[in-house]
Amino acid sequence: MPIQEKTRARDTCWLPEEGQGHRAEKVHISVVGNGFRLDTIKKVAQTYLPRIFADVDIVDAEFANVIVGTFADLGRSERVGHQEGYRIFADGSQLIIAGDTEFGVLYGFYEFLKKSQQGCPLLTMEAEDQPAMEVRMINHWDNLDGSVERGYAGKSLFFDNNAWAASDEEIVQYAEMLSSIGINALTINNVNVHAKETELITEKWLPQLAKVANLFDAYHITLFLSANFASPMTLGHLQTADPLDKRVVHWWKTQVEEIYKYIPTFGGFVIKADSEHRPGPFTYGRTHAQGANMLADALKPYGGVVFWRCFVYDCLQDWRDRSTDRAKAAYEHFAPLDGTFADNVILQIKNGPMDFQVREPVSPLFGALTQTNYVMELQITQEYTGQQIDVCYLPMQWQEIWSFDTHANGEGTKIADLLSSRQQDGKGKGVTAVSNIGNNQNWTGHPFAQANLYGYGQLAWNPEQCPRKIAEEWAKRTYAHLSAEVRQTICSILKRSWSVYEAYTAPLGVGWMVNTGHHYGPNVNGYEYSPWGTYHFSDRSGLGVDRTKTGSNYISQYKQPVAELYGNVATCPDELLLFFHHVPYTHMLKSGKTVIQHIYDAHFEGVEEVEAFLEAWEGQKEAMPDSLYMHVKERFEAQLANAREWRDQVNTYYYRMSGINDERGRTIYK
Ligand code: GCV
Repeated sequence: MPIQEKTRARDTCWLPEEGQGHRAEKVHISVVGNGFRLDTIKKVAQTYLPRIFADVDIVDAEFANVIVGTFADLGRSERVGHQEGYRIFADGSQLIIAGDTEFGVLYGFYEFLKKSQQGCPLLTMEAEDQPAMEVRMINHWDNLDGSVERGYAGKSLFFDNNAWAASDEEIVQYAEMLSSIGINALTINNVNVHAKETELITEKWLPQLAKVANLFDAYHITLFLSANFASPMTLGHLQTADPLDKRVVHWWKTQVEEIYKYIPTFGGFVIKADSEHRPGPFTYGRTHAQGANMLADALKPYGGVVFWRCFVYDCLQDWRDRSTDRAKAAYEHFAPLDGTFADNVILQIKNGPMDFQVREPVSPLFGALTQTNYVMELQITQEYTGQQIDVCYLPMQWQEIWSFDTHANGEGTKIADLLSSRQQDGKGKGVTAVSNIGNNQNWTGHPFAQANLYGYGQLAWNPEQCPRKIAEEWAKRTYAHLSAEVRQTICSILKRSWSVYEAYTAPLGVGWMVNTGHHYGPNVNGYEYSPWGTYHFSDRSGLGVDRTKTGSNYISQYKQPVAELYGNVATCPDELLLFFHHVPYTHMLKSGKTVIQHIYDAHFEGVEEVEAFLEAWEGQKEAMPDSLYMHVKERFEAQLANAREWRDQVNTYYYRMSGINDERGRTIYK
C-alpha cells in the first residue's frame, strides 16, 4: 500500500471545507467578553462560518444575530452547572451561545457549527449539553525520528529527524479538529520513551513545547508528555531511579519545576513502567504506587497529574507454563494497591485484559478499584484491527464495551457510568485513546478511519449515543458535497465493518493469530510458542484457553454474576467462548452451529462481505471524485486480499487440525 505523501493543505475532515455551502441566512456574530478561548472562537468563526453561510461578519453585540459568551459576560443569570457545559437558545431574534466558562462556550460554538453545517435553521438551534467524561484524551505514540509506533497514516505529525516538524497552522488545524469533538488532553510522544525522547522534558525541548502547549491550550487541550521512569539515570546521571531515593525525588522535583517554568499549563506525565522492557519501580523492589506517588508528589504543587498505565505483564513467559495467564496481570498488579495511590494519580487501564484485540472481555480491573482514580485506554489506531487498510469502524466495539455491566455496585453498573463524572464520588475519570493520526494529507490513511477519531470524541462526550447515528453524522459532515446515496453506502459499510473484520480473523474471542511484529495479516501459530503470553492452545481435539477454575481461574477476577456467566461454558456468550474455554471442535454454540462450522462459515462470509463492500463502492464510481474513489478502492482491494488470506489460513489450519469437513462442502484445502 503506497503511503500518500503530504502534498497540500490537509483535509478538513468533518469541519467545513472551502466552498462547501452557501446558506442564505446572515450570521452576524458577536463574541462578548475577553478570554483566550473566546479569541479562539473568533478565529474558528472566521475560518469556518464563511464556508457555510454567504453573509458572515463579526460585529458588535447590538448588530448581531448570534451572540456568544459566558452567561456572566452576557449579563445573564442562567447557569449550566458544569464548566464544560453549554446552552444554545433563541432570545427574540438572536441566537445565544453561552456557557458558565469559556470552555463551555467553545464547545457550544462547535455545536452551533455542527448544526449550521447540517442545515439547521438558526433560531431553532436549541441545545444544552455537558460532557459525561471529565478526561477525554488522545495519546500519540510518535517518536522523535518521525516514526509512529503502530501508526498507519504516514509519519509523525509532530516530529521528524529529531526535530520539531509541524507548522503552527498544522497544529491549529489539528487542535480545531480535536477540540470540535471535545478532546481536552493530549500527549504527543510515545509511551515507549526511548533514549532520545527522554530529552523532551528538558530545556532542549521545553521552549518549543511551550509554544505547542499554548497553541493547544487555546483550544482547551492540555499538553501532557510521556516520560521515562529512569530519566534520573539517563538525564540526571544518577545511578538509580529508585522512587524512594532522596536524590531521585529531588531530581524529579527540580525537573518538574523546570517544565512548569516554560509550560505553566502543563498537564503532567503518562508513564509506561515495568512493561515490555520499560524501566519501573519493580527494579528497586518498589510498588507501582510508590513509583507513581513519587511523580505525583513532584507535580502536585502545579496541579499536575500522573497517568500511570496498568499494561504491566510478563512478556518473557514460558509458553509451557499454563499457570501464568497474561490476562490476569493488570488486576493482579493493581487491584491489591487500591487506595494507596495519591489523588493526582490516574490509573490508565486498557479496555481488555490483553491488548486491543478485535474482541476481548472488559478488563475486570474496572469496577475493582473503588479508591483509586482511573481512565479507560482504547486504541483508535488499528494495530490489530486492520491497520487503516481494512475498514473497521471501532465505535461499534466501544459502545459494547461501555454498555458492559460490571456489577461493581450491584446490577446496572455499566462501564460508561463508572467512567463518567455523572457518577457520584466515582473514581472513573474518563477515557484516553491511542491516536490514529499521521502526516498523511487525510490525517488517517484510510479516509474512513477518520470516523473512528470522530466517533471516539462523540462517545467520550456522550457514551449514550448510538454509534450508527454517529457514523451517519460523520458522513454527512465529511461528505456533504457527495450524494445521499454515496453517504449511505459509506455508512452501511462502516456499520458492518467491525463484525466483518471479526468474522474473517481469529474466531470467537481467542485473538492473536496475527503475524508477529507488525501485527497485520494471519499467522495462526505466530504467537503460539512465544514468550508473549498470547495463546490459543489449538490441538487435535479442540481449541481455546481455559480461564475457568480448571484452568488459570482468570474468571475469579470478575464480580458475580459475571464470573458465573463467563465461567460456565453453557452461559458464556459465543463471541467470547474461546477466550474463556477450551472446547472440542464439535462443541455446539448457542447459534446452533458447531465451533468448527462457525469457523468455516464466518471466514467464508467475512470474505463475501468484503467483496460486497468493494462492489458497493464500485457502484458509486460516477458519484464522486476520482481521487477519493481510487484511494478507497485500492484499500478495499488490499482488504479483500487480506480477508482471503485470513480465510484460507484459518480454515485450512482448522480443517487439518480437526479433520472435520465443512458441512457445505466448500473447498477448504486443495
Ligand atoms: C507502545 C502493544 C503494542 C506496542 C505498544 C504496547 C503498549 O504491545 O504492540 O506497540 O507500545 O502495546 O500499549 O504499551
